[in-house]
Amino acid sequence: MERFELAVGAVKSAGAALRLSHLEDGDVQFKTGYKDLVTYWDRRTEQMLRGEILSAFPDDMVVGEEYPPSGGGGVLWYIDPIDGTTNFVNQHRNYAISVGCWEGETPLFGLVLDVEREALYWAKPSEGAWRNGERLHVTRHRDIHDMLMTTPGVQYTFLAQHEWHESMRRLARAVRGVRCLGSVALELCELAAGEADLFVTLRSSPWDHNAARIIVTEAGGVVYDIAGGDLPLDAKTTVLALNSPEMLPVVQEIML
Ligand code: 2AM
Ligand code: CA
Repeated sequence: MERFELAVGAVKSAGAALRLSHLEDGDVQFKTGYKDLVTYWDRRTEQMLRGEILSAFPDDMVVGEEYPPSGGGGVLWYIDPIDGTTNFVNQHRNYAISVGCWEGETPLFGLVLDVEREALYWAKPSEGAWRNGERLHVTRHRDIHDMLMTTPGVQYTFLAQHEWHESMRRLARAVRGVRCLGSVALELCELAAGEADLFVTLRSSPWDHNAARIIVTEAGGVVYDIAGGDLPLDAKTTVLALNSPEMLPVVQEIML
């Protein structure tokens, strides 16, 4: 079986288990505090995905959120068993399983499952971006006043003090509206689907965005770090995703 087919099967069966899941007492733990959660289901899902990937491709390397990297040094997988854990715990919706596969700097495919909607987003280079059977395209908006911005967290993006604080406030005033879903992967997929035009987060990990960035790119969008530089593959980073490279100077003029 090819890696893509294996990933689709593993993600769908993990999604089916999460849809049926119920949180029991003791299933939710704090990592760094009450806003940073991990559950029994994050760990169990990541173990299941790692097991399936590495038993079929033992020389591949898996980098995920909940466990140290494992495997060999070959094709690199970035997996987030639950992106949007707070949504999983508090809403039981608006969370995703995210699996991105890379050979060096070359993307092989990205998969993001919106678990409760059973919407499978996927992309492969030059095969386009898809949601189930529907081809995805970013919007054609070029006027900042027409644009909808998404960011995963109000508290961190707008309330915390950081070097981009005033830039975020100016950007929020310039766009038509700001939406916060609480999942980096799903917000990037919304942009790919033409349901938002501009995405910003001030903190994202490789497993949060490395699957969905392939989907955005294949849908015609672009991804940068917040300063408009190359988005790194293997480091925590800020992320700025846009419906077009033409919008970068417009956004930068507002932010800088
Ligand atoms: P997670 O659910 O996998 O933790 C919402 O805050 C979004 O930002 C989610 O996609 C969340 O991923 C991600 N995120 C990345 N870094 C985070 C951090 N340090 N604290 C909370 N959320 C973080
Ligand atoms: Ca996670």
